[in-house]
Amino acid sequence: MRLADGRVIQFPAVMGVLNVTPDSFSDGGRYLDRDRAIAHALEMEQQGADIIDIGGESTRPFGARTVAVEEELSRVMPVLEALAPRLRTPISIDTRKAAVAARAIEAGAAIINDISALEHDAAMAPVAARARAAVVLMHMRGGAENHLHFARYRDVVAEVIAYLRARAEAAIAAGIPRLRIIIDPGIGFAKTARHNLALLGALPRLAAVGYPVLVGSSRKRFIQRIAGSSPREIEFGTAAADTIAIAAGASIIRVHDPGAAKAVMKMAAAIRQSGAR
Ligand code: HH2
Repeated sequence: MRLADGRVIQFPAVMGVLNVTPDSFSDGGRYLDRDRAIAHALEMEQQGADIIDIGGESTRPFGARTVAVEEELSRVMPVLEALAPRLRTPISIDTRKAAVAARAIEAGAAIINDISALEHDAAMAPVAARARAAVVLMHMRGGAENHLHFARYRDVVAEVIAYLRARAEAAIAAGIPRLRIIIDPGIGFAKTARHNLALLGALPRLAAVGYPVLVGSSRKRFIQRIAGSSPREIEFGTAAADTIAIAAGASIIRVHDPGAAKAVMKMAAAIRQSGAR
C-alpha cells in the first residue's frame, strides 16, 4: 500500500502496538512514561514491525475509561513527535477522535486506526480525506466502554462483512482514497470467543471483500481462555491465531511482540505462497 507521503507498506505486514495508556489490558501503564514508550517503539521497529500503532485510549473490556481529547493528546503527542523523525516505519494513530487524528497527522502519522470505523466522530472522515490518510475501519458495537453487552449475532461473519463493506463505501464517498482503506473484523470487540473463532475461520471471505484485512488477536481474552493464561500459553496462542490469519489472507497482524510475529508472518506467508503456485 502506498501512503500519502510516498512510503510503501509491503503486505503481509506486522503492526506493533504502542499503548501510551495507564489501563490497557496487556501492557497498561508500562509505556506511559515518554522515554520508555519511545524506546519501546524503536525496539519494535528493530524487531521487524512494519507499522507502529500509537494509542492513548484503552479499549479494554470492562471499565476502560473514556479519555478527554486533551488527555489523549497529552499522552500520545510527545511520543509521536519524538518518534516521527526517528522511525523509518510509518506511524498509525489509534484513535476515535478527529482532533487527535488531525494533530497526529500533522506530526507525521500516515494511518488512522479508528476502532469505530469513522462513526464515533463526524469530523474524522473529512480529516482523513483531507490528509489522504490510510484508514483502518474496524467492526465493533456499542462504545469502547460497553461493547461486550452487544455480542449477539444471527450470523456474525455475514453481519461483520456487511458492516465493513458499508463503512468502506461511506469512507470512499467521503473522499478517502479507495486504495488506502483497510478493514478489520475487530477481534474481541462485542464478540465472544465463538464469534472471534468464526471470524478467524472466515478470513478468506473477509479478504474477498476487496480491501486489505487487519487482524488483532494478540494476547486477547479468547486466546487466554482457549490456550491458557500463562505468558507462554498466551504467546503461543497468539502465534497460532496470527499464523492462521496470514495463511487465510490477512494483510496486517496487530501485535504486542513484533519479533515473534515477524517470524510467524514470514513462515505463514511462505506456506501460503507455495500453495498458490
Ligand atoms: N485492538 C485493540 C485496540 N485497537 N485496533 C484495531 N484496528 N484492531 C484491533 O483488534 C484493536 C485495535 C485492543 O488491544 P490493545 O491495544 O492491546 O489494548 P487496549 O485497547 O486496552 O489498549
